[in-house]
Amino acid sequence: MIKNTGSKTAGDTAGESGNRGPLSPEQLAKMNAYWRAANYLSVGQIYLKDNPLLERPLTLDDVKPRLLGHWGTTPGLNFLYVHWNRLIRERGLNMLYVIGPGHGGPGLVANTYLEGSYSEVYPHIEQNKDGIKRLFRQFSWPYGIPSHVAPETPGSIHEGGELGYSLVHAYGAAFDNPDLIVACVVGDGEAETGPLATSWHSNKFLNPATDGAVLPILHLNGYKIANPTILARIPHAELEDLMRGYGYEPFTLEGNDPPVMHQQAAAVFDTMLDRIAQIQKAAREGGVTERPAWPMLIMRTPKGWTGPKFVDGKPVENTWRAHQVPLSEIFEKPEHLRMLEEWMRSYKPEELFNEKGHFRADLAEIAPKGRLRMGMNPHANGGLLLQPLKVPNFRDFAVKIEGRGQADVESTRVLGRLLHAVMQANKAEKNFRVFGPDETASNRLQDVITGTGKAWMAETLPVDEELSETGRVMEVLSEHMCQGWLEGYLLTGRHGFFSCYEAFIHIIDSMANQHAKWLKTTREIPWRKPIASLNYLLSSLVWRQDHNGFSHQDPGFIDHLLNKKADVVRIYLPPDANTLLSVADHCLRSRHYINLIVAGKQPAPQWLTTDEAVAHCTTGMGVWPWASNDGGNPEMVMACCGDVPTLEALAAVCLLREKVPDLRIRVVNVVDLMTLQPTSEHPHGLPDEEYDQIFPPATPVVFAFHGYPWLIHRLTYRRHNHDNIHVRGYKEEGTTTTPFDMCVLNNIDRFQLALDAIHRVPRLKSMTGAAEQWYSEAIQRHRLYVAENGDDLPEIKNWRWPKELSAC
Ligand SMILES: Cc1ncc(C[n+]2csc(CCOP(=O)(O)OP(=O)(O)O)c2C)c(N)n1
Ligand SMILES: [Mg+2]
Repeated sequence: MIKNTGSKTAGDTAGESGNRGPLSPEQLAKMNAYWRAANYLSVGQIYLKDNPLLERPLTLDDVKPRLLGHWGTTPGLNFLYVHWNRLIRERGLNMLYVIGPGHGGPGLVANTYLEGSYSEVYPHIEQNKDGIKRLFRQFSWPYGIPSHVAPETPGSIHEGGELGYSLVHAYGAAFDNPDLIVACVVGDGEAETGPLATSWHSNKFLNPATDGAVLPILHLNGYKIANPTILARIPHAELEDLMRGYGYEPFTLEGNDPPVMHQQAAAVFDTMLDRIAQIQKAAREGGVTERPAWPMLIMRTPKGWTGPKFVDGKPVENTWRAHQVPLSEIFEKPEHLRMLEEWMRSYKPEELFNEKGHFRADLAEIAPKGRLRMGMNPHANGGLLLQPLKVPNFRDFAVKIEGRGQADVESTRVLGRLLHAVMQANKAEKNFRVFGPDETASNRLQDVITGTGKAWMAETLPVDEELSETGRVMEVLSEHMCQGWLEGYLLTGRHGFFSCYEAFIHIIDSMANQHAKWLKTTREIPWRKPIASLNYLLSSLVWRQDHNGFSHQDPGFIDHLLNKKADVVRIYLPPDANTLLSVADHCLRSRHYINLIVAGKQPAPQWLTTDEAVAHCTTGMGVWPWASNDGGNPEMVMACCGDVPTLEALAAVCLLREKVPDLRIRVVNVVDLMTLQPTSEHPHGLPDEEYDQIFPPATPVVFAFHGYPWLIHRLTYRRHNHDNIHVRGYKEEGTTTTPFDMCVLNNIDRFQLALDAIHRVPRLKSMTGAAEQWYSEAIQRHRLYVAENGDDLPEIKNWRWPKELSAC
């Protein structure tokens, strides 16, 4: 058990105890002073709006009315930053920071300010007294800056607000960046999350020859918000064994006496950086191919180190009470104001800043310069480094349509060929990877693996196929890792593609939220350059889970993404392979979006030629004249969105043509879901006049939709014809059954759609009784056949769009 012994005061400089270690007394004194400066600026951000250098006694007028921020993690982060600075300078490292406990934002703001990068990016935060005052005031202030290591923070690729993703982001950044070292702080609370717990395994995918290094630091400050952490309360040996079990070589740094800790930190970091250099040398020059045991650090320091030790008689430093604002009743208790002043003065600001508020030159000099400063590392502003992806002409992979709907093709397999070509075209640049939770082949994208291989640094057996140390297809059974790696990869200026089963993408709902927030925020920060879009392919769709059933049926990710800002999200449901190619081509080239593509992997009819597909995808929705007989004046519109709904809608049209040959039907297909919204809601929204041309006012619409039906209402509720839209979609009726029975269970089948049409066209009123009868008979026949034979009726299964109408 770690005892709450308290630490030495922050003002300590190199004493006798600090004389042993790699740092000279002068170096140690400067580093400790630098750390004090960062701590001082961190506390100032949390508390002060005036009197930034404590030139006069602190009064309540100097204190912010709302005390917001987190102190507990911050001194540890500041300590690490000073040591990383030394390593960067001494070794000329290209280092990126990733801070898991992102609530330590004040520390990263303070450090990027001290090294000068903050003022370069935000010139109004000058390197003087006024600048410090503004720096303090803006923190957690309305229209100022957020409290976390947010997109606004120079050098950040990781906000750290939602805990769990630091390590996986760090690895994503390190892939294909052989010169980069990503220093990653993992909170000991954060380490309890599922995503973080699995992220340690990323070391089985990192190639020391071709990738960079990740330096994980487990920040064992013992506490979370209100509780101890698990890893702090297991025997140290057990924790080291855990890290060894994950394949790391653990190092430990423990204590609270600043001078001793500086020496020990310098020594342990030197050892770890030497280890990294040895590992990389052995792989790069010696051709060693075994998976190395990368070093990692367990840093056991008090939470709230150097802060108030006791407040109101209760211990604060080295307890959970240090997590946020240790002195929170400044306005109620004069004692707290006095303690705050004492705490801030303990850092001796008069020794750190001159009377003009300039950081002392001999301290500033120990920070790295130029682009070596972590706040200025271009990898943290990936758009600066982004090279356009080379996308070969997708028309070369198009399916030749010899008669619409006459032959079946697996659309995603066709996409796999394009992705393979993309992979090959960008081989030299090494800036494209494909990610999937063990489903790349299952989603029929396996061609992308050929000639590339799947990344794998763990053991291989003769039975294995396509595993490779240099593989660029990333497969691990963790949606969190796929998502996190891809985000880290994109944020550092590369391109990628993530394919996943539709139902299980929900596992990363929350990560997608966070990435969408990052994209929204960075869009408004001028110095942040656009990055490549995050592209999802969802396959193994709700409608075709014949063997898996209900657990595998959920189209709700579409609804989830739709809540995001319109300028961030794009959603496509291509009905066939050629539209899928056209959509994928667009998505791979796009910037700063989350693109969602929903496309089936099962053999399915193909409808559009390449030229038609391009035109269709360009407008995003449109009339299919070859399937319509409305003569420009429809009595009803049969609309569809998604591959299976498109098939059912077209089959319904055929049924209607038999039953009511003179019914003027218009077929409309929607590939870009956002076109349904008005232009005021989404940039892809079709102007009302164009929308009205497609869906004429007062004309009934039967809409077959891939996902939950209410979503279409949500998108179209402001459109003129909204009252006339009747939507069929997935309504949570799933099981292990035949493909067509899934449609029947959810009332999106061709018979239902045809009946819906008859119900809605006024002049067919007299037919409704007979039509209902016909519908019941058809469904009954289907049910009996399926129950008896375990398969769909031959006329359903083998249905084709009529040959005579199939000419292209
Ligand atoms: C996924 C998630 N769950 C809960 C929280 C709320 N939260 C914010 S900080 C924190 C404790 C973090 O503890 P730790 O990782 O040890 O960080 P530190 O002690 O360095 O502050 C919690 C639970 C969160 N931010 N993210
Ligand atoms: Mg902690």
